[in-house]
Amino acid sequence: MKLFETVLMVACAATLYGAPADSAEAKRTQWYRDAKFGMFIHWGPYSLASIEASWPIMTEGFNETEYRALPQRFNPENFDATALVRLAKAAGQKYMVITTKHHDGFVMFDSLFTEYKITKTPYQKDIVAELAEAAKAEGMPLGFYYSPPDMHHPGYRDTSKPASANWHGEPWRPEWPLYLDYMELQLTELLTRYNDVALIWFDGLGQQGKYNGRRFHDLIHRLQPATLINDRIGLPGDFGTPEQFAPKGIPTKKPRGTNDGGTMTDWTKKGNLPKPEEFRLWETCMTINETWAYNKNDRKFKSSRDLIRTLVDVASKGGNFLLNVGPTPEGTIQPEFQERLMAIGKWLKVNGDAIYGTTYGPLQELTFGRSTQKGNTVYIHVFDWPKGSLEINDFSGQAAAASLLAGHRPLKFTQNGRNLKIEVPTQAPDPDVSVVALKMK
Ligand code: FHN
Repeated sequence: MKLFETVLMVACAATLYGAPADSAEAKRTQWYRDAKFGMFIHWGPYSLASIEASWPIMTEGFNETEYRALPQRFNPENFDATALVRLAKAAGQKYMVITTKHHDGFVMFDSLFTEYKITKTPYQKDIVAELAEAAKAEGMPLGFYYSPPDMHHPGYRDTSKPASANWHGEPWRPEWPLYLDYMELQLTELLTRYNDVALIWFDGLGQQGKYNGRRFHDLIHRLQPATLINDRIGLPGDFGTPEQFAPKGIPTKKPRGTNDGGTMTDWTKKGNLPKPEEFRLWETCMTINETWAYNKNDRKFKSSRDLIRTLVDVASKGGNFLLNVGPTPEGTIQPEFQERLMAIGKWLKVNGDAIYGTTYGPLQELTFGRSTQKGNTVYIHVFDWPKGSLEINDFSGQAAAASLLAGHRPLKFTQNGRNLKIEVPTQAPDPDVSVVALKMK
């Protein structure tokens, strides 16, 4: 191929898939790519009623007057911010994201621009400030969830109507610009008062173009250039956010000009992996039961095994896993959540090398498990432990050494072309996921 054609082809590839992962982008997102596992926190006065955040007044017919009265009873006296950060650490979570304002418009920080806020409840203290202080002291990156939809602000919608009538917002009203100004004022408070903000997690729901996302991306980059932004205010941002599921393939950047509302596509081409510059950074957020907020009636808890395997599945495609807790009205984390978080933390204490700092693995078609990669080590995460030997039939590259990650016990193996056979002990080292580390030549 002539030099000119090669140059043209490379240039086209870059155009097609967006800018290559240049050093600035790579530097900004490195901590996030390495972190892999975070804690999402959905908390507000709605926890008093064991109902979902905001939606009960938006679509479920919950009495809005009753909902708006909840803050008068909100007093989480047992809230211990340091204990919450340490619980996340014990779970192996490397960053946290808290709802500073959900769609209902109630703010969990002492904003100057509304009275519908945590410091006007019996609790009186600024919960975001308490968590920011504890996170800083514990070296835990803290991000802020902020909802562009706001059922309480008269600029967002005609609040003389029930929220169920106009919860999408009314950008055609002359008051709309006042609401965007309100957003700017509150985001400025969040980005100038509470230390380093690891990321802003917008949650724009539908028709996100109405928020003029570019205005808020520029604001965030001006106030804290290192703060990452997700993809839910009408722009791709730094990472995509599949919710309650893991993508089938490895997410890649949408070709330029694709405008179907999505910010990534699945790489399901058999036999080869996306190039780093094609990869789209992403994060699955998920509940432990089925409600984002605290709900004493929601007993549908995922098992620790399912949660560990979801973490592995997500990491095997290069993603982060943001696992949610909904604190109780008293400010504590219910025992069923703590039990699962501690089980994940225990697994990560032994197998964390196969998750943290890894990227998508070279073996995407395994039937018995998943793979991740870090440098020249491929980690094979085995869900279904075999009798005798682990056989991989489509292994490219040359294995130099194999070992159990738990205890670093060397394993015998033979490789014949692309067929790899690893002798494994009868007993799996871990009942949920056992990891074999393969050093590559
Ligand atoms: O409506 C919200 C929902 O309450 C929750 O906050 C999730 C978490 O990502 N986001 C929206 C639903 O997509």
